[in-house]
Amino acid sequence: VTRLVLILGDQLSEGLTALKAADRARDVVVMAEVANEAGYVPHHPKKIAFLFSAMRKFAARLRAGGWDVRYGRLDDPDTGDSICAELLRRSEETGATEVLATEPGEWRLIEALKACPVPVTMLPDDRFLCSHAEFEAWAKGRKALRMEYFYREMRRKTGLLMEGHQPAGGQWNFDHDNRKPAPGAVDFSGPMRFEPDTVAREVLDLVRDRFGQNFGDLDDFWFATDGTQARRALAHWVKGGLPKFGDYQDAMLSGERFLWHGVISMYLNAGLLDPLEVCAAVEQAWRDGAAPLNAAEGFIRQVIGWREYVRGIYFLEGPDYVTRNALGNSRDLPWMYWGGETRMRCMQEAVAQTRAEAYAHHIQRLMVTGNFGLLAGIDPQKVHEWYLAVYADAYEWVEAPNTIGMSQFADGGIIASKPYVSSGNYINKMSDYCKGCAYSVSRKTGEGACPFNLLYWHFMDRHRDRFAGNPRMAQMYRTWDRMDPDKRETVLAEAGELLARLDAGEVV
Ligand code: FAD
Ligand code: DLZ
Ligand code: SF4
Repeated sequence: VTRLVLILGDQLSEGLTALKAADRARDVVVMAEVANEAGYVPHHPKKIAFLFSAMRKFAARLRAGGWDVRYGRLDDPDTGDSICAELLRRSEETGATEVLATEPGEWRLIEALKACPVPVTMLPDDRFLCSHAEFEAWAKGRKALRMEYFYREMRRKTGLLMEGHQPAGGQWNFDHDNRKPAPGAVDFSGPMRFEPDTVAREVLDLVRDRFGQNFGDLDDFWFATDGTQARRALAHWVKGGLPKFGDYQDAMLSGERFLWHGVISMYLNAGLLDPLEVCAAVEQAWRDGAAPLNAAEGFIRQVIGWREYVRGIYFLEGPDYVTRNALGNSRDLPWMYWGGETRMRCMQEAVAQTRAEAYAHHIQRLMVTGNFGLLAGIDPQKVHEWYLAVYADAYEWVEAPNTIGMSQFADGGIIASKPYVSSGNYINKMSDYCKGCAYSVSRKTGEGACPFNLLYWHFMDRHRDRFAGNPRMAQMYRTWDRMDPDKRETVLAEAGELLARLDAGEVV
């Protein structure tokens, strides 16, 4: 009997477990652009255009390989509204009574598949290095789940950058070399750009029509939309971007959207690139002498360390993880996140490039938009929905632990051993934003004082009970306590006024 083989928008890998378990001669592949998935958050139009284009091209490739693929387009009125509705329709159409699927990367969808009237068998997603069972075994009995130790396990497991039992270069981690502020000019042309082909052009028309009102520009769409293109983009970056990736990983420069970053997370997460293939290419560049060890190690740590680790946490912690709010934050997301006016140059830059490209690099996400959200006490759920919507690489398994956990400390410190907060000083050190800002980064109080400076101390003060005992924050509390009491009072009063202006919807 025929079975349905479900392939979701981020499962565009030919080695997918559901495909491997299926029989090309009798089973039917189901793929669909459905309103529910395209609408659970207001996804950036470029994210939708990327996924739908890549889905359509993947379906064509499967057909060419002999699969019977039933593809539901969003503009076809017969297409179901949800993945389950589409499975029901296709089961009636084909007589199939069973579905093979690879486990989705969101609890929401896993639960929807479990509740679907057509029985769904969910197979593990083996496109990751670390299975759920392996992560649980690693986590069991540990007081703290620190990424660094997990990462070493993954190095041993994969043999990447290993020399026998020892890490290459005698050190596991070269992070201290990877914190240079950006130089004046960027000598890498940025990610490889692709002219939209016929498939992408048709999708762009659909997305403009249906999602043109969502936050985000659709013009100038340049993403790779199949595995071959994504592999070319990877090779282009390994040659031109990787050599300086490590040094300037944390740097930010006005008008420079990509610096030396890979800009491949959307390809990895949709399944167009395989993480081990990517890491092997990076390791090879180092072995060939084309990239330094701090660059190769820094990159490989992100992929086999952070990426696997956050996924492990998401599945270990369970469906309620995204609703956590350890600091009890409840402020609304300010309009500036959706492109509303702000006088803060760093926020303008991060949001403007997010709007243009559905991309911002890690430090912009963590130390600009994330930092501001945490300092201002914004509801982490709202912050989470924003990140899930606006980035082309965002799916809950990876976005939520980064936002709820790493960035907003809303999980109470499972991922981050201390909150990622900073005053304007850090942003000034790592970027050129402050030079062009209406605020003054050196002003702690008074007219033109940088909001990050005011809010930083307000944050420290209001969460004193929770953080004063944290040895990694003790120094900052000592600095605060040594400050003149009048000055402390002024800082808190001005920070309070700033928050009130934010609440009133005034431009900050
Ligand atoms: P590079 O800087 O070139 O890094 C290489 C690769 O490492 C990335 O492609 C990515 O696959 C992986 N990686 C790096 N850091 C992380 C990380 N912290 N977690 C998981 N993988 C990582 N990444 C996503 O893929 N999807 C998200 O939805 C997402 N949301 C984030 C939200 C917040 C608040 C923060 C602070 C970070 C988030 N990240 C997310 C992690 C990181 O910012 C992006 O992976 C990275 O910016 C992607 O750009 P790149 O490909 O140029 O990365
Ligand atoms: C993000 C997304 C969007 C925008 N649209 C679809 C879609 O129409 N069909 C589909 O199968 N998947 C889509 N996705 C991805 C899913 O919403 C979901 O985030 C992932 O499958 C979770 O791993
Ligand atoms: Fe951002 Fe403050 Fe610098 Fe302005 S002065 S760019 S608000 S850190």
